[in-house]
Amino acid sequence: MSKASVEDLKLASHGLRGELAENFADTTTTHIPEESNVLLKHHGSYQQDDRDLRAKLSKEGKEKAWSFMVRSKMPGGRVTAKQWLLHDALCSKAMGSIRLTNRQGIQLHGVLKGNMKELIQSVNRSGLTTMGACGDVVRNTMGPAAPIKDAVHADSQTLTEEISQRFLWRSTAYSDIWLDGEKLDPDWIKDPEVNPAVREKTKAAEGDDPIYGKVYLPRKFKIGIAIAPINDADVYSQDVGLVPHVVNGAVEGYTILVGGGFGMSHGQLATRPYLAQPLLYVKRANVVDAVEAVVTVQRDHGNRTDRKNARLKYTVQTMGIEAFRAEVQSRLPGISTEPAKELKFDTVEDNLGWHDQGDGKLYCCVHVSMGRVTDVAGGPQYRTAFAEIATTLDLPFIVTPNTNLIIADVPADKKDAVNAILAKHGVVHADGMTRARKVAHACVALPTCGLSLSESERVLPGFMDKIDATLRELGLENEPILFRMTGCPNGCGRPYNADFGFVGRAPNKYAVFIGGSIRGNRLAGLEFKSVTGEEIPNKVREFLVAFKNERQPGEIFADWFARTRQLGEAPTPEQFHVELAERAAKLAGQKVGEAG
Ligand code: SRM
Ligand code: SF4
Repeated sequence: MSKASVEDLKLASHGLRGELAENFADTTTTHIPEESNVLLKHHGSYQQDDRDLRAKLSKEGKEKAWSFMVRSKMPGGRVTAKQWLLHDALCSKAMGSIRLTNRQGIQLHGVLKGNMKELIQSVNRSGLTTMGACGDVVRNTMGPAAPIKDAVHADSQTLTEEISQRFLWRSTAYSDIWLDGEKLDPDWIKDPEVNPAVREKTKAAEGDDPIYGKVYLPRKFKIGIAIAPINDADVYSQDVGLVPHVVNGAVEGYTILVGGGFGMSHGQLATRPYLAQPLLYVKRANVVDAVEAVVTVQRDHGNRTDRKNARLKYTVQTMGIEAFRAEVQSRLPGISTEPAKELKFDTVEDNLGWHDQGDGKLYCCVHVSMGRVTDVAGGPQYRTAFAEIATTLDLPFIVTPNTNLIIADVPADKKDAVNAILAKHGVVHADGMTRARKVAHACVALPTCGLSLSESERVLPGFMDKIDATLRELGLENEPILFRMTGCPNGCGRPYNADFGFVGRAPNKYAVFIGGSIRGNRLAGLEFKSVTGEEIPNKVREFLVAFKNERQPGEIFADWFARTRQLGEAPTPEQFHVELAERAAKLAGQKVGEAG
């Protein structure tokens, strides 16, 4: 589908309605037209087909094995026991597993067309929604996972919810199509207090939706909050990263970072990952309005002719951070902004295992390999264990940004019961794992992802077995080293700020990026253009051996790399801008130089 046509589809969709109601009412087909799939994303679902079966079915002249992935949103990853059990029941009617996502959401794969309406209805009846989980709008807002009961964590969680509410799209298409027009809860779209002067400056010129107007955003938009020094929400990878500034134990305001994002295409320098950079600092009362100002600058200045260059990161690069900041400030009348505060992060890791919440209760962060909640043949019975905990103990869960699951609010006298259920179902404590294994993550990729070029989720655990053996042999099993993998360069597994990022380019072929950081604040460089899966553990070994031999006392891998190595190939800003201009000129059908 051409890039411009997504814009046309949104414009002509009557508030993202299109023909979705008719498509899903039609019981004679197993799938929907591609134009409808574009709109469906805004409702929180993607049409997919089983890639394992694709070639066979095509050979037999049969249609693809169509189904839908449905993504539920939960700000800060918070899910009640009841909501968990609902997803558990729903996945039985789909692919039989729950996929925790690295934006703290839940995905169900393999949902058949005929089951979609009932499924989406029940997610909404449970108090969650799929609305805006995908599409050219603000997605699930990430926040600190640990349920620490202090004022700062409470405020960050409240902020994820305020942001989530502010940026829900407003058309009634969602409730008309999926909920028979019913609004399940009168507060379903609570309009958080908006500063009228700011809204006057930020509201869309056209359409009923005050923020999104008729054509929504040029591209997806992601927001995450982290409380320093724990960067679990990976704030530098977000379109907007937010970090609270704490004075006397209370949040005074938030530093706003802008323009992070990881999607790229192999070999195209006009597409590249960027880390978010400091924009400004605002007092707490003005944070959501300030984020609205950023979102609307992107709405009005983002690239709407080339979806590959349409994310906020490119808008910031193209405008320049100073001009971008001035534009944001011009949309905040009467609100004073200050320079961003200095930030210092230690790690993106989850704090696995048992911890005090600070209110007399405990939480347990359970490692879930690759976020796939299933009953693994001969391995951990994650699905059964979590369902039993939810059923018998009625405890809430939190999906972490590293796709682990926190069992929260555990009274001290229930700790043994939780441990017993986990042990009964073989869900092991992470204590025996290498520190690298605890945080390693792979994106979904095959067989469901339509964009994957290679395996990811299904192969990283095997690669990590070999890497673990090396780590143990070298005595590095407790070192914080971040391994991430994706099945294509879109970067869903956030590989580009990892110590090691393996990025699929063809079946069993990966580009290897090295030199990011466990703190999430540095981009890796392209070290090897293409290696086979079998070569990966050996390539990694070379670096681990050098690290062991050359490190200074206490030095972590990321700091050793920065001290002793040059980053591999990374496009310079000049290369980026030249290729960007070339792309734009090509799209406009002009020769470079004529573009002006
Ligand atoms: Fe992603 C597209 C899965 C986090 C960048 N992502 C996709 C799709 C929907 C494929 C598609 O468009 O057909 C994948 C569905 C696969 C499947 O079968 O489930 C998919 N992305 C995921 C998840 C499930 C990976 C995971 O391991 O958890 C994550 C869902 C998060 C959520 O709950 O919303 C997920 N995706 C990310 C992240 C990380 C993040 O957001 O923190 C990124 C990199 C950050 C960023 O956005 O820049 C990411 N996904 C992409 C891109 C590239 C965007 C770009 O700017 O170029 C695509 C493709 C696209 O948008 O064209 C994509
Ligand atoms: Fe699919 Fe690529 Fe995202 Fe992996 S990185 S889930 S292969 S789009």
